[in-house]
Amino acid sequence: MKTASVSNIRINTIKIKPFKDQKPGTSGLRKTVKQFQVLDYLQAFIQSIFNSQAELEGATLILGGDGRYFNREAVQIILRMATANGVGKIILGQAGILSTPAASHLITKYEALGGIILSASHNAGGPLGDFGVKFDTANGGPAPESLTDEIFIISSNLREYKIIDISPVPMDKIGQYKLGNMVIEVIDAVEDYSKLMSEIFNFDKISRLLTSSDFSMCFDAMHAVTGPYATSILEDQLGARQGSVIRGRPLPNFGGAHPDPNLVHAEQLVETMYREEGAPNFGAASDGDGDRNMIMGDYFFVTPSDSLAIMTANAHLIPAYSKGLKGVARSMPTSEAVDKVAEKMGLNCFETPTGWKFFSNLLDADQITLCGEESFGTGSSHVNEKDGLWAVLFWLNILAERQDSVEHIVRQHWAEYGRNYYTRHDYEKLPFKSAESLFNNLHDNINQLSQKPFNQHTIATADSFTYIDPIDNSISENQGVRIIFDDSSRIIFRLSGTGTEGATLRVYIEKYVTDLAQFELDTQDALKSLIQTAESIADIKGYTGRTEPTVIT
Ligand code: VG1
Ligand code: CO
Repeated sequence: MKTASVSNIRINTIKIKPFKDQKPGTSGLRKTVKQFQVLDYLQAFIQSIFNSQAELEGATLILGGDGRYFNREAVQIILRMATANGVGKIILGQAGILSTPAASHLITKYEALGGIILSASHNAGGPLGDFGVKFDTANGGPAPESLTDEIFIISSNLREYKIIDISPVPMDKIGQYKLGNMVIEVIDAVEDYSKLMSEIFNFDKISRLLTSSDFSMCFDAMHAVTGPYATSILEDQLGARQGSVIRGRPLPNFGGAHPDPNLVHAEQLVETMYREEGAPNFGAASDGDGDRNMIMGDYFFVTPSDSLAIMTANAHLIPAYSKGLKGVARSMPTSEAVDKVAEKMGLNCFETPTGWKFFSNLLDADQITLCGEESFGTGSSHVNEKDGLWAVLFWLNILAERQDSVEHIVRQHWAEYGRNYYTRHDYEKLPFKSAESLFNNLHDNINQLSQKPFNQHTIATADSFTYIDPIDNSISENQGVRIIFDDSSRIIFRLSGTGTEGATLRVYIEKYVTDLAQFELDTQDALKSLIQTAESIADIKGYTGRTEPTVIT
């Protein structure tokens, strides 16, 4: 160990053996808490981020996380390393808390070099759960693949990191502190974000809706980061009844559940919204780090793909988007519902690989205003990340303007544009070998698949999705196997890049119908023969032994 000092604080240089497994996935480096607690593991990744930034010296960084187990310890380590590495200033969410969209907003607002967000998003937390580190760049967007690749290479060769040995560092009280030459500014985590929301939406109208006697809502914060944001904005500022926000207190283990806003994990919300009588008019939930959203009506679920399409069709009702949209984008596996709206509105519609980082260039180049993913993520040019609470406010603003129910708005939308039945089947915790063989087989057979009939479906095209970024021409290959049928139905296979245990196979299935008589089917029934086709094309049972998915959304 070498030491040096700055303002009488000793900087230690700690020698380590390089870690070879710090490859960021779809959204940052995600590992078990236990892995992150391995001696020097977190430190090595943080040092690798620092080493990738040529302008680090004297720069400002934003720091915060979703409050999960190990968040506080990680903040302490990062503050001590940032000082040792010559960072000029850290703007830190109080108690180390910041939602992903709030952090993204702070990066651009305070012209920071970037931000470190501590979260494993929708993955379970607690000592036996997961932890994660994401790095956002100066545009407030997730590090692009070129940078995450570079960070990975640095980490694979990293032999030392720098840290000071003072601790604990202040993080709970709002104010400015000096640590060596670095300033730590602890700020209210909600304030800037809620101001941004009030500039985008019509808060007066939403407030009138939320305080009217015949309207009620339920927001499930899932004991994750949006609790304080939702309580402050929805209840305190907009006047939603007290108790409208449930599970609002962030807990390090999210109350033992997955902070994943879907019909399986947001159980309490789903029960509330499917009550036979007296269900709220509007229901919503967000995930661990506050960038996802689920939207529900009284006895009604809005698929994320439909939600993006409906938001696009109704964007003119929202003050910030009333002057029109530049274009829209969706990830490849997201249903084509938004394409239909874009077509009618004369907007460009881009198809990107899974992961928010692929929207960044389009947002920066002003090519799109709205974008979204089937995985409960929607966002806009207001920040370079997906944004859960923003989507909730978007829907509330639509409801306030249209004075209509969620269900009726969706049904009217289908009547006008047709309905894209959509489901995703996840097969979790598969042995890597089985998943790999299944994909090898799919790739080998792609060319022979075309023109073959499967259960009355004829395949029009089958390929492995390659994305060429229209802005910087960078190429991303192997972004999922795509099978498109002659009636435009689609089946997509890809492997998750956010799991920490085994491999997760995701199968996305979509069918477009325009015949009104077919709008009332149960989604799984409507897609039954395509689901069987998917299982047989990939021989899921043969390769994995599984006869059923683990999670259906
Ligand atoms: C999943 C979703 C993807 C999303 C990503 C990060 O990735 O499918 O759409 O962008 O999670 O979301 P994967 O590789 O597991 O399919 V978050 O809210 O977990 O940061
Ligand atoms: Co998330």
